[in-house]
Amino acid sequence: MRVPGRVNLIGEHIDYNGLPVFPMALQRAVRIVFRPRNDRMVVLHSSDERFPPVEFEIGPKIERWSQGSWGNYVKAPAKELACRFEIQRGFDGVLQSDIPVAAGLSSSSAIVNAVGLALAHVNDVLAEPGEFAGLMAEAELFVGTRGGGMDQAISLGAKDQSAAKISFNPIRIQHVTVPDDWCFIIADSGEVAEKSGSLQFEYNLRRAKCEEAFRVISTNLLKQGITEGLHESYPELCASLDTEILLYFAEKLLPETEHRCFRHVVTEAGRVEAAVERMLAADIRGFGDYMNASHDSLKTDYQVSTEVLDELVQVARDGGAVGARLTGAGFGGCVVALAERRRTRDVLGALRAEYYERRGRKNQMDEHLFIAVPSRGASVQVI
Ligand code: NG1
Repeated sequence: MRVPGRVNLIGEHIDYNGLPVFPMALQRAVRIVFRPRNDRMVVLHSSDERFPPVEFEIGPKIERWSQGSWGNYVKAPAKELACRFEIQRGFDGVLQSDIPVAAGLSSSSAIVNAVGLALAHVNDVLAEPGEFAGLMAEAELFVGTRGGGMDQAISLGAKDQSAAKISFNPIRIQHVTVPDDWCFIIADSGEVAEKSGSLQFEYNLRRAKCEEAFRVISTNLLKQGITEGLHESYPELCASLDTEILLYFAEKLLPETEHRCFRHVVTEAGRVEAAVERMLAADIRGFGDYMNASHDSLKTDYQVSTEVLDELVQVARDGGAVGARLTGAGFGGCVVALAERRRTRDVLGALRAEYYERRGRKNQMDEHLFIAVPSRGASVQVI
């Protein structure tokens, strides 16, 4: 079985607010070779010795291991599926992955999806792909990070050579072919963004701020008679009023942090819509401009960038990328840059010289700097 990681092209920190995002699946993936068992044990070995073997019995009452333990990503789908389906059989398996860990490329959701698919396979569980992605997103909450559903959906539902606009509640996927002469480059800063560990608080805090901002804005709009009913979600709110009007009220009504978070969310939602249009129109410069604006908003308003990510973004832009931004949750991890295919060498060269060589990280370059190939979603192969 092969389950890919993903790079988010635009639409950061808005999936958990129910707003559409625009990622694509990568050629880098988690692979599990597995054999069904006749009991309810899962025994999973990783080929990476940083991750010790995991062994537990499946059931609806599975307890979490300590924070940061990778085994929680294995337990998460097992618990979710056991709560909803008749799960009688576990599996013995070996996992191998070439997705950088804690780098914003969704290695965690690839594990969750892979284990979920293996269990679904050995127990003959059938679910629609969208429904299954939703289940896996619910499952991953077990780990303690209150993430959205982007990663699970793209990793399961992606199409070759395409990015995908993903909408939520319910999950819908619009595939968009990436133009041949566009090249997305990924550069891993090497700064670990351990979201299941110490950064979990920061991530969850931002989500809470967004929820609070939404509550204040929607109740006030109703009170002032600007809207007729109470909005139930960000998508509804964004669809009913112009961004300028929303921002005008946000400035008047929200404390500083909530205001910044709200401003990021509603402007990023607009950038996703506009950027998807730009890709459909094969307008690479237009798309790049939105990527740049997204990074600025993540840096200034959402405050999830770091000095190192800002530096990588700048090096990529100076090297000839039409746009560059941090990708994933931020706090470290990767940036994604967009270049015309004929400029790819220049951008890669600039990143090599100005970032990796300067920092004496020449030996990490192959692993940390690569071209993202838009790839298909998960597949299970029976041997
Ligand atoms: P990464 O960066 O892969 O950990 C996380 C969330 C996404 C999304 C992004 C920010 C999980 C599993 N993933 O992704 O849902 O919110 O941050 O856009 O929590």
